[in-house]
Amino acid sequence: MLKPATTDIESLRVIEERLRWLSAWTIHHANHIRKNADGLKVGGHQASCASMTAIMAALYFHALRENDRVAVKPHAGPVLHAIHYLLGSQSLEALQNFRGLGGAQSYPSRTKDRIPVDFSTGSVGLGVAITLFASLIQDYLTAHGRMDEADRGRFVALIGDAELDEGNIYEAIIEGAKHDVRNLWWIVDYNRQSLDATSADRMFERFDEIFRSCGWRVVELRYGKKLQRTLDHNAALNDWFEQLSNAELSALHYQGGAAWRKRIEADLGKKAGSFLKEHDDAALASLFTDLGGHCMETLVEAFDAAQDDVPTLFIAWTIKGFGLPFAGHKDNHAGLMNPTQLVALREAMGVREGHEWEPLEGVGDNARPAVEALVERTRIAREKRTRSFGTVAVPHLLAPTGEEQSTQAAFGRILLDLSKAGGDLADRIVTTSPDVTVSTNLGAWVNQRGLFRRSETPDVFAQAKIASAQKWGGNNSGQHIELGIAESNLFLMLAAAGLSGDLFGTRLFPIGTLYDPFIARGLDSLNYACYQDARFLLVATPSGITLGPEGGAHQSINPPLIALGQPGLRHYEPAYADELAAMMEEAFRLIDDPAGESTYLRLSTRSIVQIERRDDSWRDGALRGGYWLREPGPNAEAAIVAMGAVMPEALAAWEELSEDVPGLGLLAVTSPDLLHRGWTSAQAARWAGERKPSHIERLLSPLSPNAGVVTLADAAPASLSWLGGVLGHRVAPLGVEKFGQTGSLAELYAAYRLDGAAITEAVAELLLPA
Ligand SMILES: Cc1ncc(C[n+]2csc(CCOP(=O)(O)OP(=O)(O)O)c2C)c(N)n1
Ligand SMILES: [Mg+2]
Repeated sequence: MLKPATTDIESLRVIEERLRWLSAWTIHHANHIRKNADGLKVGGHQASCASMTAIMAALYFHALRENDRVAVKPHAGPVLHAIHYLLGSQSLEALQNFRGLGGAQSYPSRTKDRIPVDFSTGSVGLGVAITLFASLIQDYLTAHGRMDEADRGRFVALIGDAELDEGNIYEAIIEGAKHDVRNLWWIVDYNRQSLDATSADRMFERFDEIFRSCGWRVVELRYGKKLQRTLDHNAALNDWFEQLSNAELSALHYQGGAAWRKRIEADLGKKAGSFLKEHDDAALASLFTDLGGHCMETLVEAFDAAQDDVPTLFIAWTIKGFGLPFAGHKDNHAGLMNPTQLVALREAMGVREGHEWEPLEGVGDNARPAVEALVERTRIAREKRTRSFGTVAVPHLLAPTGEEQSTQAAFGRILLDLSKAGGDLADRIVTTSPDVTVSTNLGAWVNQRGLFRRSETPDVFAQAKIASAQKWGGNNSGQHIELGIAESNLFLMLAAAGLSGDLFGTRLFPIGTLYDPFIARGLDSLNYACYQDARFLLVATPSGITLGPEGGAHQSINPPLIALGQPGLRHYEPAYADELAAMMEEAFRLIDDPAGESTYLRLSTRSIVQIERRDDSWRDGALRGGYWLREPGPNAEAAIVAMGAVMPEALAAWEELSEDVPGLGLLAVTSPDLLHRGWTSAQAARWAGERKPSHIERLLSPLSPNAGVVTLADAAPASLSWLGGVLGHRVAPLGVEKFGQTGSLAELYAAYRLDGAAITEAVAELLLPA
């Protein structure tokens, strides 16, 4: 363990003040000084920033080491920008353009900010939990010999106290306990205020218990040195102070010294006589604001004392809006200082008018050399790390043979074949699943590659010679990370593993599996993973009402629509095993491509007769979103458009109708998502002078302008109905619009109108003269 550097506390205090000023000023400038053309609120959180400036000064300028990574609570983004401004890695222009186009982002963003942001934050709770999964990935990489022990870092989350209400945090620490997670510091800015109000009293005791029971060390930083000394010597005052509720404390902090005096006189009377005599109002206010999270000595001491790898929760007591005129006010969350208040703060901080942006403005000549030296030796990366891409060769993946196959079974088979063939890609794949490893067909892969465990865990059933298809021993070379049933954790794990190239310089190929309907359970975490440009393959199976007797509450209806609106995630829905093999190959390639993205495969347990191919001409179309399974005749009057597991119904209907409907085509859609994107981007390109039809425009162009199109999907019909808008064709959309139920496929397809009869009726109606 590295010894913590000795740091001049006085210089840290100076830096804290600089951060408090610069963050407040950046927000003020954006709201009150920069031209606001549309009159919209710009916003920013001066109080949430001031609450954390001491913690962040102590962390960034004292405690952090080179390999440490930090998730900063979203509303303290301006403090992070101020830190990098002091370090020279943030520009004046970006600060002046805070919350403007191309300027410093409202909330720290890995992909959009120019400063190094280790983890984006914004949706509270997620930035906290991802640090835990990143730490697990670090353990995975070191166990696999892909990272030197010496390069290990600590993962730090700076957390708002109300953020601790997010359930995903507890799902994460439960999972972390199972995996013996290490090297975490979670630092709570315990200002006892949320957005709407002051928070529930004494919650830190509850948090304390919950975290301890998950194996964490909890360190409470309640009082600063000065306040602690005073309370230690004055039992009556101590008891009185400890009894104050969160709301009372906040109100007193807001009201200031005279209010403290009045309240103490009322509550303690003579017992506090000499204490009150020794302290004027200003001294009272300053004394009671000396909480742990604002006391530099306390913070430095606490960080220095936590140098082992035990996961540690610091609960640092703070005041929201510390040092600002609305400190402690319950409505201060989005509060902004008015220009008069700002001038008062500027003057109090010794900042000259016109010199507001100078990094060390207001720092006296005596303090300056030490502060400059501290900034200079601060050991955090000043530059954005380059992303590592394009190092892994993706082999050609072959489809499993078999006349009848389901895409889910084929997925398991392709992975197994890849595992047996071995190679760099196979060795870099890490799979994970929230307790549905077997039922999503990852079992064979896990048999081959093993469970990841830092310490050897025997397969007790195998040792006892109890017959089982799953032989799952765990050791530190295993490649499957088991998760409990918490889908949010799955997506945060995929996010962390999918950022391994960025965080650790080593690319992994994460594959996560779950049932399609339960995507919704972790949706915000999935969105969060995509927002950070993490790269992974998500395999969702089974899906739709096609799971038949297993259906009911396990059916999925809207995930294709979710995918249609989700940036950074490509939806593929194959009907056949060879399409799936091509898609998996493409998904792996996209993981390691700077311009790539993540992929979502929607698979099915339905075994269907595979299609005979004459050549490979379908492949390119399938990867671009669709291809004609049965070519339409010139000026065809109708087409069937189908996706995924219901392809046999579409093919049968085509066989039945093609004699009566000359030129009838059958379009196999493999990705409504890609088709839609292609359509809109071709439109946008036309405005930039590039006239190139999109894939879907080209596909539909042989049809007569008056043709009717029947679309068919085991999903919300809106997944495909929009196709009519591309060239103006009439559409009859078939799909699932009501919650499904259990039943045989024939029963369900008839009940939900996904069968041949429904297709025939829809085609007939479209062809009837208007
Ligand atoms: C998931 C989510 N829900 C709601 C919000 C809106 N929101 C932003 S901050 C906040 C309160 C945060 O309070 P706390 O975590 O205590 O932070 P601080 O007091 O330090 O500002 C809320 C509700 C959000 N950003 N994310
Ligand atoms: Mg708070």
